[in-house]
Amino acid sequence: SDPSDCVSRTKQQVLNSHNFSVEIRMPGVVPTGSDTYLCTAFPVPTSRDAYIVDFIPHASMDTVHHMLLFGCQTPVSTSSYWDCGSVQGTCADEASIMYAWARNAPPTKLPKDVGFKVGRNSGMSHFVLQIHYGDISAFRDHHRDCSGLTLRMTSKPQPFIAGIYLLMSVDTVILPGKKVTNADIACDYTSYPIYPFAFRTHTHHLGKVVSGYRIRDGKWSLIGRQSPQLPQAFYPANKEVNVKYGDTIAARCLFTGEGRTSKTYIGGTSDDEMCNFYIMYYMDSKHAIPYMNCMESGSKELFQHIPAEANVPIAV
Ligand code: IYT
Ligand code: CU
Ligand code: CU
Repeated sequence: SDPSDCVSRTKQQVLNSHNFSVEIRMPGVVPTGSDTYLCTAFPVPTSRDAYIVDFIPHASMDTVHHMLLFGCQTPVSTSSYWDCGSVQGTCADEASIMYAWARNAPPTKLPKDVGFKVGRNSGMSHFVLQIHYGDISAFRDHHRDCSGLTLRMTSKPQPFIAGIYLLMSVDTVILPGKKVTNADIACDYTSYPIYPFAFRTHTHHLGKVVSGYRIRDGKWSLIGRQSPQLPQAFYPANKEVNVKYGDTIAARCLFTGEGRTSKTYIGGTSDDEMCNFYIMYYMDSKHAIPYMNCMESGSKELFQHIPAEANVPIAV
């Protein structure tokens, strides 16, 4: 990327009385091996409420495999950057994902009038940027990397607040050699209406397809379905499907144990597995809830009615 990118790491630019932008970038790093995960933290401009209305990625295509932005209260480190692979991690408390960029995937755009609320009353004092450096052969010349993103922000209250609903499995065990294992997750939804507009799937190597649904009056409607082996960005969700009080939200990850010689559990290393379905939604700002999650496994009876597509691997 442009070497001038590295000049100012934290630049806040004021555009007018309401609008400003914040730069979140790596402090000129040189990853020392392929598949290195580096993190860097930034204080959120907290003096007043503010809304992120757009994300502009700056990533060197030849080295950055993916980039995630989290919001949380306590980053695990106070260094200018740190190794945040499976050992240390991103945040000491609960982190929430706000943005994902992945090579060869289109970046997510927030709909008009929608913003992520941060600052004063949001209980989120830091941004943590995580970058996965894949192939590092482009660092043979020892240049420094300042990949990251620009947040376009405004202090103008937005009519709709963006949020994340995370469905995750906590107890899946994949038996070695077994062709198919399903991880099922489902929760009743008992809050104000949400309008999903993007979704992201996450597993490690054994995941074949991850599908998310709304169940209303017994009818299953697809929110999104993707192979977790494709770039793990946020993809557009089925816009017709909103979720309201009384609905059920459900997801299934289809795994294979083929090629493994021992049991695979949920865990943090690449030999472990995860089953995640993230829904990015917007919600009327009057009663906005920015983060929700579901870790229940749902009933066998319920999942008897899951559409057949959830059992069909996506070829990559
Ligand atoms: C055990 C598991 O499934 N971990 C996931 C989901 C997760 C995300 C966040 C759990 C917690 C969080 O605060 I944010 I507690 C997991 O670690 N997923 C990874 C990233 O760390 C976000 C992923 O790429 O989706
Ligand atoms: Cu990656
Ligand atoms: Cu994972």
